[in-house]
Amino acid sequence: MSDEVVDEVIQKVAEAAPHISSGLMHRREYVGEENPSDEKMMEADVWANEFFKEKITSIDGVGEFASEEEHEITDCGEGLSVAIDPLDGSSNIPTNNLVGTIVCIYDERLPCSGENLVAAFYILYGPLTTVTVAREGQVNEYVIEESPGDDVDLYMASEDIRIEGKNIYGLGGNKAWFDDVEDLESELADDLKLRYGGALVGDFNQMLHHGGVFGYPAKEGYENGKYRILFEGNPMAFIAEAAGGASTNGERSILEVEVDDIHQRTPFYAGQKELVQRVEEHL
Ligand code: FBP
Repeated sequence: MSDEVVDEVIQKVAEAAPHISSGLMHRREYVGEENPSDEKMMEADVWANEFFKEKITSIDGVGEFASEEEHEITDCGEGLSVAIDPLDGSSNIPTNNLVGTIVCIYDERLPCSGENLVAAFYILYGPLTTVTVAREGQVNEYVIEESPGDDVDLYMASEDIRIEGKNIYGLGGNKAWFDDVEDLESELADDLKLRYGGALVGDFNQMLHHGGVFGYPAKEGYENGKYRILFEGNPMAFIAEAAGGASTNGERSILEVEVDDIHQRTPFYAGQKELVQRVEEHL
């Protein structure tokens, strides 16, 4: 039963991706409201959230829906719990840079730790629109193509992706880092090329394919990190670990962190195992 529900959530979100991608251009203004994390919301954030919510809550076997853009969990009966970041990196839209959609599926009522995840995936709206899916210990990437008559096809682009190389690094939020992160950054900069585009999905996808480490450290003003663990930290940690890499909040795997508030934040690092170990040694 739950496998079919996971299939349907992935299919429904992937089918919506071309519509979301083509709808961004008319929705680049801020709406004057803030989300539960006190971030300004863009028209696109509100629109995408409503669009995905309607699709996901109508699936039989989805029992809960939670969104980075909503204060409360929506109860929709018995079944799996779906958490979504409808438009990750939306602040990149006005500058036409990468954005994404992050979705993860828990086999437990929310909030709960990442150990209850059964699947996680993200859509990347880039030169291509792709969906990267982690489930049953494997990570595959598919290109989403809209064919005449609005049917959507998924083509396997990369099968069983593994994080092996040590080639690139990216660390977000640099203006107010703590000293130990400064040291870590300068050490990484000695060996690895810098890649940072300002959207978690885009930066993580580079790390996944090139090999390396990506993170958003705790910093002044974000003493508990910037990323929301339920919507951003857990799904990306789940994908990194399914691809043979590792994740950490500085002390332990992000997936082991207890979550008792749906908008709880976490320092976040994920990537090649030894590089993540090096992060923990530094922090
Ligand atoms: P949302 O857009 O989903 O709120 O995500 C936060 C985010 O945009 C990440 O995608 C990105 O990694 C980070 O914030 C960028 O932060 P900063 O502007 O400090 O570099």
